Amino acid sequence: MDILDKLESGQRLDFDDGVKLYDLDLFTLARFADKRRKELYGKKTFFNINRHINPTNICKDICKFCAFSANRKNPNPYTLSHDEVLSIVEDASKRGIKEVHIVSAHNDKVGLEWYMDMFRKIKERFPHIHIKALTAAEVNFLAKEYGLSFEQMIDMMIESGVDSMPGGGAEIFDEEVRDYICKGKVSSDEWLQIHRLWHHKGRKSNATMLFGHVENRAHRIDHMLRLRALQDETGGFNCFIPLIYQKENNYLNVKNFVTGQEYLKTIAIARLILDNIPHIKAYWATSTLSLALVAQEFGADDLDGTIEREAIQSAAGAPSRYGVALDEFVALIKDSGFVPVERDSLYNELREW
Ligand code: V47
Repeated sequence: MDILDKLESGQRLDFDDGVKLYDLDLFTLARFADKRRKELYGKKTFFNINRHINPTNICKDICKFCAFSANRKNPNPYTLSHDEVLSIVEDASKRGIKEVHIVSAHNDKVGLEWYMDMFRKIKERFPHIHIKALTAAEVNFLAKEYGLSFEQMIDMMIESGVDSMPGGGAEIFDEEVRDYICKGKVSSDEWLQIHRLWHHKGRKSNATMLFGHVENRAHRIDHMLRLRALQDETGGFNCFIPLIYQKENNYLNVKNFVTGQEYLKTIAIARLILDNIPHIKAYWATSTLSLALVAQEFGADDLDGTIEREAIQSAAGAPSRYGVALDEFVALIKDSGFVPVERDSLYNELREW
């Protein structure tokens, strides 16, 4: 069947269809992706008021794309104390944050309890704040470092107050590309298994895809299809987040950014292929705010949040170090013709701004 007929009839798309979608022109893709988005959410665009915290950049792993971890190109190792983390949360809570997003490097010096105690203390002092913390890459690192099974790690996270898992560490699932860009880190199967176990506990998580480096379009489709298969099984993913690779201060040596057109195609294709993941997030920290606003017309229904501080992508050149002011964010969404809807971390609607 012709790909356009398949899109018209709403049939599930397979790998070959996914690759063919990239050959369609941008506006044909937009027409189908926007239709899907509108059926689900109309003109609503979701965001949350959140604070990103990256408590340590000391890392045992070496990913070629990473500019955040302390290394030869970024020789500024740091580890925040729990008091520093708590005072960040306290300060941010005065501005009404509903979520802390906590992602660190793989620090083998501080001990497992440093991580878990941090979550316990935040939950104890700020029980109303949702803790989204520990990527599957961090879970894998901590499990192996301390001789625990993934399930033991997950039980410990839940006991310590972690509410949901961020989508980081997925990168690109294709094993050959993965070996080249982040050898030794969590494998694709391990990443998926950790999320599977997390979902089996009744918890939600996100899924990212780092693209625009050495992968090709087929690798991206393969990545999305592995996520779709797990989602068929568990239903535990809230959203999919394509992250545009940022090229400064790292060891990957990729000279050019993915184009705006390729980003918008990828957002639209994600909306069409991932028929079972409810939300597609245009993560403005890597796309810029302007392109994230345009992505709303191409199937994206979520713009992450105000972020406040961000160290991972900004270390590699992204303009996200200081987040975005809430009033500016809301005005930009409105001016682009969409309805800003503040959500909690589990996508319950809190307020239409
Ligand atoms: O997996 C590292 C990425 C991720 C670069 O769940 C880079 O809502 C671009 O987990 N260029 C971690 N990206 C961030 C993460 C995340 C981010 C936003 C939203 C959510 C969510 C989760 O940061 C890593 C990696 O793919 N990253 N270096 C870089 N040079």
